[in-house]
Amino acid sequence: LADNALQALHDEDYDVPFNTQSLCHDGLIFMGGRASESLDGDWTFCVDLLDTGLRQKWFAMLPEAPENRTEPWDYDPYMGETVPVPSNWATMKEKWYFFEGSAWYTRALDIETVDSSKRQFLRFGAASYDCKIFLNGEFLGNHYGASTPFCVELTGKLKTGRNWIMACVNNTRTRDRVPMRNTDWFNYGGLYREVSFFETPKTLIKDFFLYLVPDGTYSTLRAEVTVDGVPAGAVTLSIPGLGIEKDIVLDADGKGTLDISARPQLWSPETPVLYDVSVSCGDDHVCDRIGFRQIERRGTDILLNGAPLFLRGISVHEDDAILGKVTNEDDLRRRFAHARELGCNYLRLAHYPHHERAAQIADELGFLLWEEIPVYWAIDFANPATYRDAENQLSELIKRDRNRASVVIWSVGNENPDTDARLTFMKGLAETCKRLDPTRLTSAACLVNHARNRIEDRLAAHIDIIGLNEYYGWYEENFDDLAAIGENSDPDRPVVISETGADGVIGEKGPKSGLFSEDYMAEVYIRQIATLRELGYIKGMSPWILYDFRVERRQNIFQNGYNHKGLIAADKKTKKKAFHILADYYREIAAAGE
Ligand code: GCB
Repeated sequence: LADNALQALHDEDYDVPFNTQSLCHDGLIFMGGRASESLDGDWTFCVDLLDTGLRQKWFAMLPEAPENRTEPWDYDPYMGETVPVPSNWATMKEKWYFFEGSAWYTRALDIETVDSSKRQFLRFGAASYDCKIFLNGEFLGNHYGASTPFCVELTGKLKTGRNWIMACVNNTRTRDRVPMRNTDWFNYGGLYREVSFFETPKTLIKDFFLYLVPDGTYSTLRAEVTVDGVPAGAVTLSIPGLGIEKDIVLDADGKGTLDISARPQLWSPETPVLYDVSVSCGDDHVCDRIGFRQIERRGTDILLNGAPLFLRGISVHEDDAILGKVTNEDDLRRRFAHARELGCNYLRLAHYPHHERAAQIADELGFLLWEEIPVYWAIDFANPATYRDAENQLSELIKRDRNRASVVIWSVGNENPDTDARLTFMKGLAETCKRLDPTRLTSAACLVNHARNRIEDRLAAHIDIIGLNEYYGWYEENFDDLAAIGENSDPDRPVVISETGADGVIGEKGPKSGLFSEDYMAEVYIRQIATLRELGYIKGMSPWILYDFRVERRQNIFQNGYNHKGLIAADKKTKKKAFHILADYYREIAAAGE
């Protein structure tokens, strides 16, 4: 060991050199249709429980024929086992199912000639949770947060010919992060979304936000742009469908804002109209397809384009019996098709940012979305590092999706205990939402005071919509309490039932009656609907959940590692009775124009 200069024996020896700041905080998230080269496909792979790779600096071991090596390598990143990217290791091999720790991914990036007039970047769609990136043996930085994209700049570091990219991904749950150690979804690890390489001119459009100013006149579009580098002139914005071609003047920081008079056709689930938008700055060009609409709350109403709205929704996780957390176009489209069949106009994307295609498809098909960050249960609210992590994930999500008309709600948390530290934390997040985006409502799954049987949560005063997860008929056996809560509560703003439901196991493994039976689950839906429909301040619901999903913590003989509250089984085909009960209700209220 004494000869091995690369070996770090103590944890602090290998931890220190790695910058734990996010790489893309305030960075490049908006892609605007840029062309890119996919780096998906086979990467060499190795799990690394003891973080030997960081201690021995596997990333610094550049390819070398075994006979020329001066030391024995415990791992050779350039040969051996491969896995496809995107993937999560849990679903690749049985022996990796519960693996929690670091894993190494390596692949070559061949560059014919490095174009020094351009900038080069890698983009990772998501990596859970911590991801350290190396290029040709050099540490470039790391990103934390399992579900938002990040870019790493390679400019000045690439060579002509073969380059090596390594990613060390670690999915260890920790107390001080978001989420913390305890959740009710599976802890998938890996590079589970797409990875790509792209080039830009030296000066690039880093961020772009275009929206209908929410002043009730439906007559002004506001464009906000940020340019990185030295712009040669103004930024040009063009929206051919509205006859708009305008220059946006930039300030010394590369930021510009412009208000434009326009009367776009408004986006709604019934008329999901999108406009082609393009933005140029010197040689850089980006584009998007953007819808314009106004969402607001007035008293206990939610209004879309001035008309009262009832959110007929369903919650969804990103989970698949075969692919785990990896998602693809077919999977997303099937999800929306099932939501359509259910009569939904709305989905809650729980409990973390879903794949960015979800909101793009929702824009196109006409679904409203609730998007969320994993401020879940009792995270370490008093810890400033935890707050930074939550706020970073929230900012990245907002910057990724704020041009999506479908997204109408940012949710800042789920079922969190009503402490002072939590109030400060989540109030801060709600303020961040408004600062980064004046065009959406905020929410969180709030609390009921069980002693007084009423909706009572100090956070409610700081968000637009009170989300409520209630499980009367399941975790709370006394169903009458739900009606009592309804009567005892007098919220001054809309309430959306962000979760309700029951487990129903179908097929041979399920019981015929009682808890965990399909019939019992159906009964809970019947009673829930009968009670909730009487409460005027309830302006929507997203029962838990569209599909059964995998989770470590549920292991009784019926559950077998799954949460069975799905209206559809984990095969994403077999509908349970409760599906039809909810579909009938949604059809009825849609027909009544609610
Ligand atoms: C909840 C949580 C959700 C769980 C669900 C359940 O309240 O928000 O993440 O999966 O209950 O099934 O217990």
